[in-house]
Amino acid sequence: MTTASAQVDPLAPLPEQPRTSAPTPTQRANVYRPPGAQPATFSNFESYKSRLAHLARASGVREATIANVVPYLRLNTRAIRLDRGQPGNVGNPNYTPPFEPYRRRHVNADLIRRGADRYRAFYPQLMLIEGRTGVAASVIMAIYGHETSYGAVTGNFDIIEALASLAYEGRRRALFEREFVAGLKLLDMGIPRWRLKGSYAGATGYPQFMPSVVLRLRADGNGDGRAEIWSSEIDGLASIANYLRDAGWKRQTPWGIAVRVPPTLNRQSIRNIASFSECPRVHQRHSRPMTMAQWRALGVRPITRALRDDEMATLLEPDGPYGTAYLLTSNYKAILKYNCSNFYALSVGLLANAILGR
Ligand SMILES: [Ca+2]
Repeated sequence: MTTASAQVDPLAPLPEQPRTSAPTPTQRANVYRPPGAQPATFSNFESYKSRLAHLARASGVREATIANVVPYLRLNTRAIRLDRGQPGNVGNPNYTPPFEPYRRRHVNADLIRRGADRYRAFYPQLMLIEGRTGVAASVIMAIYGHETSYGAVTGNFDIIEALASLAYEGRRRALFEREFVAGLKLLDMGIPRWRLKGSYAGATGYPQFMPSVVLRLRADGNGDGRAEIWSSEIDGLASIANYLRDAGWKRQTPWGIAVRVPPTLNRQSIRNIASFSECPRVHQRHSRPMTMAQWRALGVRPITRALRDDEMATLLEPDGPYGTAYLLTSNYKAILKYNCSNFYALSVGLLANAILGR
Protein backbone atom coordinates (compact mmCIF):
# COMPACT_ATOMS: atom_id res chain seq x y z
CA MET A 1 0.00 0.00 0.00
CA THR A 2 1.27 3.44 -0.85
CA THR A 3 2.08 5.56 2.17
CA ALA A 4 0.88 9.08 1.67
CA SER A 5 3.58 10.97 3.53
CA ALA A 6 6.46 9.37 1.63
CA GLN A 7 5.11 10.56 -1.68
CA VAL A 8 6.87 13.68 -2.97
CA ASP A 9 4.88 14.06 -6.18
CA PRO A 10 1.22 13.43 -5.32
CA LEU A 11 0.46 12.00 -8.74
CA ALA A 12 3.65 10.10 -9.42
CA PRO A 13 2.99 6.64 -10.86
CA LEU A 14 3.71 3.70 -8.67
CA PRO A 15 6.70 1.43 -9.14
CA GLU A 16 5.92 -2.05 -10.42
CA GLN A 17 4.34 -4.06 -7.67
CA PRO A 18 3.87 -7.76 -7.15
CA ARG A 19 0.51 -9.08 -8.25
CA THR A 20 -2.13 -9.46 -5.62
CA SER A 21 -5.80 -10.05 -6.04
CA ALA A 22 -7.36 -6.73 -6.82
CA PRO A 23 -10.61 -5.23 -5.61
CA THR A 24 -12.74 -4.47 -8.63
CA PRO A 25 -12.41 -0.80 -9.45
CA THR A 26 -16.07 -0.11 -9.73
CA GLN A 27 -17.52 -2.52 -7.17
CA ARG A 28 -21.07 -2.19 -8.42
CA ALA A 29 -22.49 -5.29 -6.90
CA ASN A 30 -21.68 -8.81 -5.91
CA VAL A 31 -19.98 -7.85 -2.68
CA TYR A 32 -20.32 -10.75 -0.36
CA ARG A 33 -21.56 -10.36 3.16
CA PRO A 34 -22.00 -13.37 5.38
CA PRO A 35 -25.64 -14.17 6.01
CA GLY A 36 -26.85 -12.76 9.28
CA ALA A 37 -23.96 -10.33 9.67
CA GLN A 38 -25.64 -7.23 11.02
CA PRO A 39 -23.72 -3.98 10.81
CA ALA A 40 -23.29 -2.07 14.05
CA THR A 41 -25.98 0.56 14.28
CA PHE A 42 -25.47 4.25 14.84
CA SER A 43 -28.24 6.56 15.95
CA ASN A 44 -27.41 9.06 13.21
CA PHE A 45 -24.77 10.12 10.69
CA GLU A 46 -23.25 12.60 13.16
CA SER A 47 -22.46 9.87 15.66
CA TYR A 48 -21.09 7.65 12.87
CA LYS A 49 -18.51 10.32 11.96
CA SER A 50 -16.49 9.54 15.09
CA ARG A 51 -16.04 6.00 13.80
CA LEU A 52 -14.87 7.30 10.40
CA ALA A 53 -12.36 9.59 12.14
CA HIS A 54 -11.13 6.69 14.27
CA LEU A 55 -10.66 4.43 11.21
CA ALA A 56 -8.78 7.15 9.34
CA ARG A 57 -6.50 7.82 12.30
CA ALA A 58 -5.80 4.08 12.71
CA SER A 59 -4.74 3.96 9.03
CA GLY A 60 -2.32 6.85 9.41
CA VAL A 61 -4.33 9.59 7.72
CA ARG A 62 -3.04 13.04 8.79
CA GLU A 63 -4.94 14.75 11.62
CA ALA A 64 -5.31 17.91 9.54
CA THR A 65 -7.04 15.97 6.75
CA ILE A 66 -9.42 14.31 9.22
CA ALA A 67 -10.21 17.66 10.85
CA ASN A 68 -10.78 19.36 7.48
CA VAL A 69 -13.10 16.69 6.14
CA VAL A 70 -14.92 14.51 8.64
CA PRO A 71 -16.86 17.11 10.68
CA TYR A 72 -18.22 18.69 7.48
CA LEU A 73 -19.43 15.50 5.79
CA ARG A 74 -23.09 15.50 4.83
CA LEU A 75 -25.20 12.44 4.31
CA ASN A 76 -25.74 11.96 0.59
CA THR A 77 -29.15 10.33 0.42
CA ARG A 78 -29.10 10.31 -3.38
CA ALA A 79 -26.04 8.04 -3.41
CA ILE A 80 -27.83 5.70 -1.00
CA ARG A 81 -31.00 5.68 -3.11
CA LEU A 82 -29.05 4.91 -6.28
CA ASP A 83 -27.07 2.16 -4.61
CA ARG A 84 -30.23 0.52 -3.28
CA GLY A 85 -31.85 0.64 -6.70
CA GLN A 86 -29.08 -1.31 -8.40
CA PRO A 87 -29.94 -4.33 -10.50
CA GLY A 88 -28.65 -7.36 -8.69
CA ASN A 89 -29.51 -5.90 -5.32
CA VAL A 90 -33.21 -6.39 -5.77
CA GLY A 91 -35.58 -8.91 -7.24
CA ASN A 92 -35.14 -12.57 -7.96
CA PRO A 93 -31.45 -13.49 -7.83
CA ASN A 94 -32.00 -16.49 -10.13
CA TYR A 95 -33.50 -14.47 -12.97
CA THR A 96 -31.06 -13.53 -15.72
CA PRO A 97 -32.38 -11.13 -18.34
CA PRO A 98 -31.49 -11.73 -22.01
CA PHE A 99 -28.12 -10.43 -23.22
CA GLU A 100 -29.14 -9.35 -26.71
CA PRO A 101 -31.03 -6.14 -25.73
CA TYR A 102 -28.14 -5.20 -23.43
CA ARG A 103 -25.66 -5.77 -26.24
CA ARG A 104 -27.63 -3.54 -28.59
CA ARG A 105 -27.62 -0.73 -26.02
CA HIS A 106 -23.95 -1.03 -25.05
CA VAL A 107 -22.33 -1.94 -28.35
CA ASN A 108 -24.14 0.64 -30.45
CA ALA A 109 -23.12 2.48 -33.63
CA ASP A 110 -22.29 5.70 -31.77
CA LEU A 111 -19.95 4.01 -29.25
CA ILE A 112 -18.30 2.00 -32.03
CA ARG A 113 -17.71 5.07 -34.21
CA ARG A 114 -16.38 7.25 -31.39
CA GLY A 115 -14.23 4.37 -30.13
CA ALA A 116 -12.71 3.84 -33.57
CA ASP A 117 -12.02 7.60 -33.87
CA ARG A 118 -10.33 7.67 -30.46
CA TYR A 119 -8.41 4.51 -31.28
CA ARG A 120 -6.97 6.17 -34.40
CA ALA A 121 -6.28 9.46 -32.61
CA PHE A 122 -4.38 7.78 -29.76
CA TYR A 123 -2.86 4.99 -31.83
CA PRO A 124 0.85 5.70 -31.14
CA GLN A 125 0.29 6.06 -27.37
CA LEU A 126 -1.98 3.00 -27.28
CA MET A 127 0.70 0.92 -29.02
CA LEU A 128 3.24 2.00 -26.39
CA ILE A 129 0.81 1.05 -23.60
CA GLU A 130 0.01 -2.28 -25.29
CA GLY A 131 3.73 -2.96 -25.72
CA ARG A 132 4.41 -2.27 -22.07
CA THR A 133 1.48 -4.11 -20.53
CA GLY A 134 0.53 -6.64 -23.21
CA VAL A 135 -3.11 -5.59 -22.91
CA ALA A 136 -4.95 -5.26 -26.24
CA ALA A 137 -5.43 -1.56 -27.03
CA SER A 138 -8.93 -2.21 -28.39
CA VAL A 139 -10.01 -3.68 -25.04
CA ILE A 140 -8.52 -0.71 -23.16
CA MET A 141 -10.50 1.62 -25.43
CA ALA A 142 -13.70 -0.43 -25.04
CA ILE A 143 -13.50 -0.27 -21.23
CA TYR A 144 -12.91 3.48 -21.47
CA GLY A 145 -16.01 3.77 -23.67
CA HIS A 146 -18.10 1.55 -21.46
CA GLU A 147 -17.11 3.20 -18.19
CA THR A 148 -17.24 6.89 -19.17
CA SER A 149 -18.43 7.15 -22.79
CA TYR A 150 -14.79 7.97 -23.68
CA GLY A 151 -14.31 10.48 -20.92
CA ALA A 152 -17.64 12.29 -21.33
CA VAL A 153 -19.29 10.95 -18.16
CA THR A 154 -16.97 10.51 -15.18
CA GLY A 155 -19.48 11.37 -12.46
CA ASN A 156 -20.27 14.42 -10.35
CA PHE A 157 -20.61 12.94 -6.88
CA ASP A 158 -18.16 14.10 -4.24
CA ILE A 159 -16.81 10.60 -3.69
CA ILE A 160 -15.56 11.27 -0.14
CA GLU A 161 -19.11 12.14 0.88
CA ALA A 162 -20.70 9.35 -1.18
CA LEU A 163 -18.38 6.72 0.33
CA ALA A 164 -19.02 7.96 3.87
CA SER A 165 -22.77 7.87 3.20
CA LEU A 166 -22.76 4.33 1.79
CA ALA A 167 -20.54 3.19 4.68
CA TYR A 168 -23.07 4.66 7.13
CA GLU A 169 -25.95 3.00 5.28
CA GLY A 170 -24.22 -0.20 6.27
CA ARG A 171 -25.05 -2.96 3.81
CA ARG A 172 -21.46 -3.03 2.52
CA ARG A 173 -19.91 -1.12 5.36
CA ALA A 174 -16.44 -2.71 5.42
CA LEU A 175 -15.93 -2.08 1.69
CA PHE A 176 -17.03 1.56 1.80
CA GLU A 177 -15.16 2.34 5.03
CA ARG A 178 -11.97 1.01 3.43
CA GLU A 179 -12.55 3.11 0.32
CA PHE A 180 -13.42 6.20 2.37
CA VAL A 181 -10.08 5.96 4.19
CA ALA A 182 -8.30 5.40 0.86
CA GLY A 183 -10.02 8.57 -0.41
CA LEU A 184 -8.67 10.52 2.58
CA LYS A 185 -5.20 9.20 1.72
CA LEU A 186 -5.55 10.69 -1.75
CA LEU A 187 -6.29 14.04 -0.07
CA ASP A 188 -3.24 13.48 2.16
CA MET A 189 -1.14 13.15 -0.98
CA GLY A 190 -2.16 16.58 -2.12
CA ILE A 191 -4.92 15.71 -4.57
CA PRO A 192 -7.53 18.44 -4.19
CA ARG A 193 -11.01 17.55 -2.99
CA TRP A 194 -12.64 19.01 -6.12
CA ARG A 195 -10.77 16.41 -8.19
CA LEU A 196 -12.33 13.53 -6.29
CA LYS A 197 -15.57 13.47 -8.26
CA GLY A 198 -17.09 10.27 -9.50
CA SER A 199 -19.97 7.80 -9.41
CA TYR A 200 -22.36 7.50 -6.48
CA ALA A 201 -20.40 4.40 -5.42
CA GLY A 202 -17.02 6.15 -5.40
CA ALA A 203 -15.46 5.25 -8.76
CA THR A 204 -13.42 8.20 -10.01
CA GLY A 205 -11.49 9.56 -12.98
CA TYR A 206 -11.15 8.33 -16.56
CA PRO A 207 -10.62 4.69 -15.51
CA GLN A 208 -13.40 4.88 -12.84
CA PHE A 209 -11.20 3.45 -10.11
CA MET A 210 -12.16 3.14 -6.48
CA PRO A 211 -9.74 5.15 -4.28
CA SER A 212 -7.80 2.06 -3.12
CA VAL A 213 -7.25 1.15 -6.77
CA VAL A 214 -6.14 4.70 -7.56
CA LEU A 215 -3.55 4.32 -4.80
CA ARG A 216 -2.35 0.99 -6.12
CA LEU A 217 -2.66 0.94 -9.89
CA ARG A 218 -2.75 4.43 -11.41
CA ALA A 219 -0.19 4.72 -14.19
CA ASP A 220 1.55 7.29 -16.35
CA GLY A 221 0.77 6.92 -20.05
CA ASN A 222 2.13 10.11 -21.60
CA GLY A 223 5.59 9.83 -20.09
CA ASP A 224 5.61 13.03 -18.04
CA GLY A 225 6.27 11.03 -14.88
CA ARG A 226 2.86 11.72 -13.35
CA ALA A 227 -0.26 9.55 -13.29
CA GLU A 228 -3.09 12.03 -13.77
CA ILE A 229 -6.22 9.93 -14.11
CA TRP A 230 -8.53 12.96 -13.86
CA SER A 231 -6.95 15.21 -16.48
CA SER A 232 -5.00 13.02 -18.91
CA GLU A 233 -6.91 10.56 -21.07
CA ILE A 234 -3.65 8.78 -21.93
CA ASP A 235 -2.88 8.32 -18.25
CA GLY A 236 -6.43 7.02 -17.81
CA LEU A 237 -5.93 4.49 -20.62
CA ALA A 238 -2.55 3.43 -19.19
CA SER A 239 -4.22 2.94 -15.80
CA ILE A 240 -6.95 0.74 -17.31
CA ALA A 241 -4.21 -1.33 -18.96
CA ASN A 242 -2.28 -1.52 -15.71
CA TYR A 243 -5.38 -2.82 -13.93
CA LEU A 244 -5.90 -5.58 -16.51
CA ARG A 245 -2.19 -6.50 -16.41
CA ASP A 246 -2.46 -6.78 -12.64
CA ALA A 247 -5.62 -8.89 -13.07
CA GLY A 248 -3.58 -11.44 -15.06
CA TRP A 249 -3.94 -10.38 -18.71
CA LYS A 250 -2.04 -12.66 -21.09
CA ARG A 251 -0.33 -11.18 -24.15
CA GLN A 252 -1.36 -12.10 -27.69
CA THR A 253 -4.51 -13.85 -26.54
CA PRO A 254 -8.06 -12.91 -27.57
CA TRP A 255 -10.62 -12.35 -24.80
CA GLY A 256 -12.82 -14.90 -26.51
CA ILE A 257 -14.42 -15.92 -29.78
CA ALA A 258 -17.92 -16.50 -31.08
CA VAL A 259 -18.66 -20.16 -31.78
CA ARG A 260 -21.34 -22.41 -33.17
CA VAL A 261 -22.43 -25.17 -30.82
CA PRO A 262 -23.82 -28.41 -32.25
CA PRO A 263 -27.39 -29.19 -31.15
CA THR A 264 -26.15 -32.51 -29.80
CA LEU A 265 -23.78 -30.97 -27.23
CA ASN A 266 -24.48 -32.45 -23.82
CA ARG A 267 -24.44 -29.42 -21.54
CA GLN A 268 -24.73 -31.51 -18.42
CA SER A 269 -21.37 -33.12 -19.22
CA ILE A 270 -19.54 -29.79 -19.55
CA ARG A 271 -21.01 -27.97 -16.59
CA ASN A 272 -18.67 -26.37 -14.13
CA ILE A 273 -18.63 -27.99 -10.72
CA ALA A 274 -15.82 -25.84 -9.28
CA SER A 275 -16.71 -23.41 -6.51
CA PHE A 276 -15.87 -19.72 -6.75
CA SER A 277 -15.17 -17.36 -3.90
CA GLU A 278 -15.69 -14.18 -5.93
CA CYS A 279 -19.03 -13.50 -7.62
CA PRO A 280 -19.96 -17.18 -7.98
CA ARG A 281 -23.17 -16.53 -9.94
CA VAL A 282 -21.17 -14.95 -12.74
CA HIS A 283 -18.65 -17.79 -12.99
CA GLN A 284 -21.22 -20.53 -12.61
CA ARG A 285 -22.83 -19.55 -15.89
CA HIS A 286 -19.68 -20.77 -17.66
CA SER A 287 -18.90 -24.37 -18.58
CA ARG A 288 -15.82 -26.03 -17.19
CA PRO A 289 -12.61 -24.96 -18.96
CA MET A 290 -11.27 -27.08 -21.84
CA THR A 291 -8.72 -26.53 -24.58
CA MET A 292 -9.76 -25.34 -28.02
CA ALA A 293 -8.78 -28.78 -29.35
CA GLN A 294 -11.16 -30.44 -26.88
CA TRP A 295 -13.96 -28.04 -27.86
CA ARG A 296 -13.38 -28.89 -31.51
CA ALA A 297 -13.61 -32.57 -30.67
CA LEU A 298 -17.06 -31.87 -29.22
CA GLY A 299 -18.10 -30.19 -32.46
CA VAL A 300 -17.82 -26.57 -31.27
CA ARG A 301 -16.69 -24.45 -34.25
CA PRO A 302 -15.26 -20.90 -34.37
CA ILE A 303 -17.44 -18.62 -36.48
CA THR A 304 -14.58 -16.42 -37.66
CA ARG A 305 -11.36 -16.31 -35.65
CA ALA A 306 -10.10 -19.31 -33.71
CA LEU A 307 -8.07 -19.81 -30.56
CA ARG A 308 -4.82 -21.75 -30.43
CA ASP A 309 -5.46 -25.47 -29.98
CA ASP A 310 -3.92 -25.49 -26.49
CA GLU A 311 -5.76 -22.36 -25.29
CA MET A 312 -8.09 -23.03 -22.35
CA ALA A 313 -11.58 -21.58 -22.66
CA THR A 314 -14.99 -21.80 -21.05
CA LEU A 315 -18.26 -21.86 -22.97
CA LEU A 316 -20.92 -19.23 -22.25
CA GLU A 317 -24.33 -19.12 -23.88
CA PRO A 318 -25.67 -15.78 -22.63
CA ASP A 319 -29.10 -16.32 -24.17
CA GLY A 320 -29.22 -20.04 -23.50
CA PRO A 321 -28.88 -22.91 -25.98
CA TYR A 322 -29.41 -21.99 -29.65
CA GLY A 323 -28.35 -18.34 -29.08
CA THR A 324 -24.90 -16.97 -29.83
CA ALA A 325 -22.24 -18.81 -27.87
CA TYR A 326 -18.74 -17.74 -26.86
CA LEU A 327 -15.54 -19.48 -25.87
CA LEU A 328 -13.85 -17.28 -23.27
CA THR A 329 -10.20 -17.22 -22.25
CA SER A 330 -8.44 -16.13 -19.07
CA ASN A 331 -8.37 -12.59 -20.49
CA TYR A 332 -12.15 -12.51 -20.24
CA LYS A 333 -11.69 -13.28 -16.55
CA ALA A 334 -9.38 -10.26 -16.28
CA ILE A 335 -12.17 -8.06 -17.71
CA LEU A 336 -14.54 -9.58 -15.12
CA LYS A 337 -12.20 -8.29 -12.41
CA TYR A 338 -12.89 -4.79 -13.68
CA ASN A 339 -16.58 -5.34 -13.17
CA CYS A 340 -17.88 -8.78 -12.30
CA SER A 341 -20.73 -9.14 -14.76
CA ASN A 342 -20.90 -11.37 -17.83
CA PHE A 343 -22.93 -8.75 -19.69
CA TYR A 344 -20.28 -6.14 -18.92
CA ALA A 345 -17.32 -8.28 -19.95
CA LEU A 346 -19.00 -9.63 -23.10
CA SER A 347 -20.06 -6.18 -24.26
CA VAL A 348 -16.55 -4.84 -23.58
CA GLY A 349 -15.09 -7.63 -25.71
CA LEU A 350 -17.62 -7.14 -28.50
CA LEU A 351 -17.12 -3.36 -28.49
CA ALA A 352 -13.35 -3.93 -28.69
CA ASN A 353 -13.86 -6.16 -31.74
CA ALA A 354 -16.19 -3.62 -33.33
CA ILE A 355 -13.66 -0.79 -32.78
CA LEU A 356 -11.25 -2.87 -34.87
CA GLY A 357 -13.94 -3.39 -37.51
CA ARG A 358 -14.44 -7.06 -36.65
CA1 LIG B 1 1.15 11.47 -17.14
